Amino acid sequence: MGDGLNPRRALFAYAPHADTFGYSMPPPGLLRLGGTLEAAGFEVSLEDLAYRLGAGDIEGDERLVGSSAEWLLERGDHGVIGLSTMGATLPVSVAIARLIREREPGVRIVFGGPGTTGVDEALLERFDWIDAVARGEGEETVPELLGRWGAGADLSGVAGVTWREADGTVRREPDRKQLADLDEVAPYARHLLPPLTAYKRITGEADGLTPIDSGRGCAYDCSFCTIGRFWSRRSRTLPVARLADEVCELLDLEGARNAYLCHDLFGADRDHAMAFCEEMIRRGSPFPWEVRARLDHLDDELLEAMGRAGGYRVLFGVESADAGVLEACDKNARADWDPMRAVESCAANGITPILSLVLGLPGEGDEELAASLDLCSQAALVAGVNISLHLVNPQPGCGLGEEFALEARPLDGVPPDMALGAGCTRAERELIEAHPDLFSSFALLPQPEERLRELAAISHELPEVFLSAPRSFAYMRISSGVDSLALFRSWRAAGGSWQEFIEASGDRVALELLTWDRVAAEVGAEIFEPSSGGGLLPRPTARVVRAEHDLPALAEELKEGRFEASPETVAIAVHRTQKGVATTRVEPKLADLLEELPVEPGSLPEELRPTLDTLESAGLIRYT
Ligand code: B12
Ligand code: SF4
Repeated sequence: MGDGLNPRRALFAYAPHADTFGYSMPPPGLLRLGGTLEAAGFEVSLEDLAYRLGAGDIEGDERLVGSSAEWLLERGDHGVIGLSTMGATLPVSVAIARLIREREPGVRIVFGGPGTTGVDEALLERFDWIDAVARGEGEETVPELLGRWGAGADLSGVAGVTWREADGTVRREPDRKQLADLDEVAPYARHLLPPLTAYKRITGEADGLTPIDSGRGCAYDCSFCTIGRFWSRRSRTLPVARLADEVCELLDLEGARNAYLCHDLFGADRDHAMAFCEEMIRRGSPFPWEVRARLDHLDDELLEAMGRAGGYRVLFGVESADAGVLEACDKNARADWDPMRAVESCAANGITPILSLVLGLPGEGDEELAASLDLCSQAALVAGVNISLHLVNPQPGCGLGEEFALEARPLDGVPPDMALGAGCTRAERELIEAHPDLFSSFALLPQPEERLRELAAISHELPEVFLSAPRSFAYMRISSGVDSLALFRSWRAAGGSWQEFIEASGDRVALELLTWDRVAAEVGAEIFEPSSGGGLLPRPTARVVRAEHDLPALAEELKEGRFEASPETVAIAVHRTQKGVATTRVEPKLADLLEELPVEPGSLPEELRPTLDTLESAGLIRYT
């Protein structure tokens, strides 16, 4: 240990990454660790290099590694620097740690976080500037580790730690028993990181998403996912009252608008999930929250309670529509696994479902892929559904990583889903190339290049079409008797945008549906303003679409996989509600009126009043 470097003074830093799905949030794992270490009497500082990068405090180009290391060293004379990693940020963390060691040889360096899953020994064997890896939960391991270093002792026998002895031998101590009761975790040490408002300045006003460490781990072991193994195949939840308190505390946290419950398995403990909903309802459902879940864990009754309790969004890992592919990836889906049931139940309860599918899993050929895309297309017909498509990255620490890490390779022009916006500097690329097995989060499953490029194109282009043109897509598919994959291929072969494709090859019905899709997307992007009442001037809040076919009836038929498209002149009003976009069929005269508005108050015939009042109560106009 170098002069003056006190191992009881520790700095824990979240590694830098550029892509954050458009969010900027303080890392809850570090906030918990900070609280734990303070309570145990350590002098602890926290740093979030992802925040620093977003805020422009450190450089994002080739200087990323150097400026990150410098930033950490300038935070003071810390005896220990810990780096919190994901697979995506493992190379940059290794590179930063090397520079720290070069510039300040006395600093002890420890790694932790999900990025160390399955690679703890290899990290120590190959990079002698890393002193230890704390595996899994940090609350008990980290204070014990710092205590040992503080006392000048080694880490022999510290459960949960992999470390290097003085003679260079790497030792893997037994796993640490996890906290029996998650209520033991410390409150978030928010004072050790920038305020939430500073985070939100990076991504803008609308992003008020704030993470809550609501539960940890998963008992499953899906072949593409590291979560089960990182948390020792066990799922625990924060006790109901504590969880409700932590969500409700956000009411007083400036910048917080919605809570992001981090546990990947909301509903695995159904009684807990139901009791949490009941507790939030009892408190008046004061704060909106969202979760990640398996769709066989959320039944209709639970979804109904979630909707009433402030739950507004749920991410479902659907992975594939094909039972064989699901089985091959060890999803262990229950017999009642039914994505469309979950989607419809969410919609009925005002919850936005995000369906996440993994493309290119073992066992997926054209037929299975088409089935997945058809499922997405059907689901997208239900208002408000979001589709998220990913390519498999065989990360270390999961079944596919074990099987394919040595064969898998990055592919130019196909960014790895598990590591978007990372691995861009020369220092990282050199590490990734030299240690493909350690950094396989950047690689793709070994498959023909053409196939991988097509999957990448599907994952980038189709979610947007499902979101903004769900009806025209479904109509084109069903009316031409092809599946979604074949339709995608025809569109790609034709080139151009989806709109250009429909204009060139769609019939009259397809064009009308496209207009409806387009107007709905535009209305959806508008900010919802509830009628304030009281004003004099009636203004339309709805946009009118006129068609020669009964579009609402057709949309219902498409949901059932058929269409009749009976010719009939209809007018529909597309408008925004608190829960999303709604479409109302309107009489031609009312459509004319909506299109004529606003009229001056003086010129408003009195006999129109009742009609306008009806339109107002339907949410189609607003008095201002
Ligand atoms: C919140 C979250 C985010 C937030 C980040 C918010 C933030 N600032 O933390 C957002 C939405 C921005 C995000 C982004 C991404 N994420 Co994310 N995210 C999560 C999520 C849901 C929760 C993380 C969390 O806080 N957990 C709770 C805390 C308590 O656990 P923890 O962080 O692991 O911390 C504990 C221990 O790990 C340990 N510990 C943590 N750090 C350290 C450091 C040291 C030194 C030590 C000793 C110990 C230690 O102690 C803590 C307390 O016990 C996890 C899934 C999950 N449930 O964990 C995925 C997860 C971490 N994300 C993941 C991924 C892949 C990403 C992305 C790469 C996705 C992408 N396509 O871009 C991006 C990252 C961008 C990038 N380019 O790197 C993966 C990582 C997989 C892996 N093996 O690396 C996970 C596990 C989800 C998954 N699908 O498997 N993510
Ligand atoms: S994908 Fe979901 S269910 Fe499967 S191991 Fe990961 S967290 Fe668990």
